[in-house]
Amino acid sequence: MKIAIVCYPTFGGSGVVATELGIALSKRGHEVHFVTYKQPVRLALLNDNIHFHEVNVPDYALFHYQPYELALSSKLVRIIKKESIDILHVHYAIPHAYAGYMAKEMLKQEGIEVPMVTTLHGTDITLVGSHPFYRPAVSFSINNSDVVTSVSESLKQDTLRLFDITKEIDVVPNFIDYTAVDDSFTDCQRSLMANEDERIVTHISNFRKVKRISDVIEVFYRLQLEIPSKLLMVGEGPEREAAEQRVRELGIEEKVRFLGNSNEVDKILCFSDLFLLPSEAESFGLAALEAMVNRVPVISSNAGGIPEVNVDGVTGYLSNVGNIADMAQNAIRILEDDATLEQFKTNAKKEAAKFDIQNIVPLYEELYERALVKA
Ligand code: GMT
Repeated sequence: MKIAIVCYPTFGGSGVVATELGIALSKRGHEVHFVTYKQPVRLALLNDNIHFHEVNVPDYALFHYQPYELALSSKLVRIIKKESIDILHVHYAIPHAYAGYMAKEMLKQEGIEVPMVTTLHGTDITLVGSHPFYRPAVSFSINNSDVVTSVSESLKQDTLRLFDITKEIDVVPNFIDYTAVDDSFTDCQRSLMANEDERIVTHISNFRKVKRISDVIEVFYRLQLEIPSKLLMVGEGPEREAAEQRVRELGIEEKVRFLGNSNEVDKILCFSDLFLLPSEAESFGLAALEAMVNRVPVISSNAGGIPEVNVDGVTGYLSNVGNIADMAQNAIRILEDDATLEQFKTNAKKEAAKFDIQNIVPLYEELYERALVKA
């Protein structure tokens, strides 16, 4: 099939999932065309089966807000015609599903039918999309997609609760490339980050409010009072400065390293002993799954779809949002002896296998087939 994928090109989970999906589809013989405003961060190589089309929005002084949806839908019309695209797959409803719908309608005028699959990722529904300013347009574009998927059962239920949805929603969970993570990776440079007797705790996110970065710091503070450890903070975002300030106030600067954005999370996770994800909301928690496939147990909140990934008492522990004391206690429970830690690491890796890309990509292919039959 010839598939056009629309996504955000950034470090966020939806962009990562869309990019990894496109790469996997291309390896299975499909021709994939990414359409977005910048080459996606995880898209290193372009080849005969992977193409990238940049959406440009020329600056014009009259516009207070530059019309990205207009540029995207026009670009889609051009690409779909020029490349004879069979399927349009948009990731993140805002504004991609809306622009995709407009492109479909324009093409219809020329007698061209292209089915659209919309994948809902989380914040497009829970944080942003359900705002009254956007809700009618988001409802409309979901209901006018040919196939709609959500990355967890929890997100499906949120979507049905927050919008007037007349469309069936298929749950297709996020995935990881299980076999690509090599447990015997010999270049795992643990000694650069911590002493022999220290545990390494990691957090990776976009440092937005929803991630509750201050809880990460507070949990770690309690943990390091009991167990010698280091905290690695990976990512960039608006909460970073406040977090650094809090680290200084607590006097633990020597134990916390802020590493910024990284394209090599596997290299950091390979020497991590524990992952912290205390988010306020999380439709899935791809970062937790990436930790698990690298044998890293997860201490998280029980928000949204996280319990569909992190199994309480098996791959880590779940606590109510904001319950720092419980999270710290659970972290200590996992890290205090080697045998317990090893058991949780083994469990985390085993559970991650359920989300292997080999099991998930065929589900998308089936949905593409279904969308083509419907159109
Ligand atoms: O986590 C974020 O803030 C980024 C956001 C995104 O849209 O890229 O992530 C959402 O989509 C990911 C991929 O499906 C999910 O794993 C994240 O849980 C979800 N984030 C939230 O729901 C807050």
